[in-house]
Amino acid sequence: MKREYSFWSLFKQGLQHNEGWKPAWRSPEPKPSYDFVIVGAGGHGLATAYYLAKAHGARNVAVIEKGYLGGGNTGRNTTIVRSNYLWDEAALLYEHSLKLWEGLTHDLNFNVMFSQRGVFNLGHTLQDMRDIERRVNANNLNGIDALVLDAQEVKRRIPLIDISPNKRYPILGASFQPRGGVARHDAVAWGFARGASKLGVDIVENCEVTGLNIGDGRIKGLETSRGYIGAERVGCVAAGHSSVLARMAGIRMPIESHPLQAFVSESMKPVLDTVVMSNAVHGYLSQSDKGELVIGAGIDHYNSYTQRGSPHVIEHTAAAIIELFPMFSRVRLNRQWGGIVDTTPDACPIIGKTKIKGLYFNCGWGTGGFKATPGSGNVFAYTMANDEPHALNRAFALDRFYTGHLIDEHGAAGVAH
Ligand code: FAD
Ligand code: PYC
Repeated sequence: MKREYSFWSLFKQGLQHNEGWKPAWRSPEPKPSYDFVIVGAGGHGLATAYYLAKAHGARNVAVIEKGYLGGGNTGRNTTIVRSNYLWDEAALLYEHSLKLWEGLTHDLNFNVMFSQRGVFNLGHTLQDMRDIERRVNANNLNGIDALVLDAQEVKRRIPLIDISPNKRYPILGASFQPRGGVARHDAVAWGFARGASKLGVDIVENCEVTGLNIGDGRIKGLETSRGYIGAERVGCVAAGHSSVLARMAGIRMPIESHPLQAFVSESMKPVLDTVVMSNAVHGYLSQSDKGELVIGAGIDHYNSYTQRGSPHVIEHTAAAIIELFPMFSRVRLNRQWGGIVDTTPDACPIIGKTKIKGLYFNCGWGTGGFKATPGSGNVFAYTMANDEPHALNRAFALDRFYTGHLIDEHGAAGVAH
């Protein structure tokens, strides 16, 4: 792997008060037209552009972002990565992504800090444990690593957790995916941006798409806050704003946009070396490399496009975490934020073509798309380059809401919604 900076150049940089850094990606003015335009510079949009250029040789590609790169859900999520979904279609898509995560730092030559520290999904009732057994068996049949653990084994692996039986939701056991873990969210966006930019992709920030120009049943270009941009093919990867973009094309997306909140604590010495999720008490947490507890909630149940949420959800989540880890009741919280997640009726994404030629959507990842970032970009780039679905996203077309071939992953989603 070629190093970007030697030890001495880093040292010299320090002596120059860090004023000599080169930007990691170019910031060009938009061209009058492109072969491919991706709307949304979150992880999924940037990964799509990267794989379009790298795997399909596309050289006239732009990513258009209304704010700053990575400022949507990509930079706001709790970074949990796993592939332990129930149904074959979803499990194979998320496992494709997990395999890409395993080589991503090397592929991008950018440290995305992927840490395979394992993910626990706790079971609190007999029904939870039956569901866990079923999902672990299904995962194993698909070659995905997953184990069922009883409460004693959970306690042995997570010493601070409270497994006493006299609780509102006693812990009866868990599923455990050893290859699951966390990654650094910003680094994923920056790494894909740098990789794409080097391959000639124009990344245009502070440029909002305000309209889609459609004629004769095909996409022709986009109206933006920085002028008109012509385009042969357009991929919308706008998460919580996907239905807004779809409406510009006269398409009604089966998506609801909800706030999803997270917060971090003060920094502490290492106390938790894995990831713990509980759907029943509504909380999930890990400890960052800075020592903060990174904690996430269930969705706020009203619809919204504001990147915030209600205090009672945070209060509920803090109570849930303290129920699992009574010792954390003395930890102070530092910061809280929200993102806007795009939930679908079956808790699965929508990836593919639309009735408008040259217009594609990749959305509906809801509360769980960070883990899919490389895989999603990879299969969506294939779909856009070939104008036909990749085998792994064929089942996730929009028409499943007409045919009824839904893929219900509410159980594996891990976040109540
Ligand atoms: P985004 O990163 O949101 O990017 C979409 C971009 O489109 C945005 O930058 C936006 O500004 C831009 N855009 C929108 N409209 C326009 C327009 N008109 N013109 C131009 N640009 C536009 N997933 C996991 O797998 N694990 C987790 O632990 C996890 N935790 C989460 C915790 C929270 C609090 C939240 C909010 C989400 C969490 N998720 C998690 C979900 C995950 O973050 C998302 O599914 C994923 O990041 C979506 O990525 P994206 O690139 O599609 O969207
Ligand atoms: O999908 O694993 C997940 C997840 C964890 C936290 C939010 N989403």
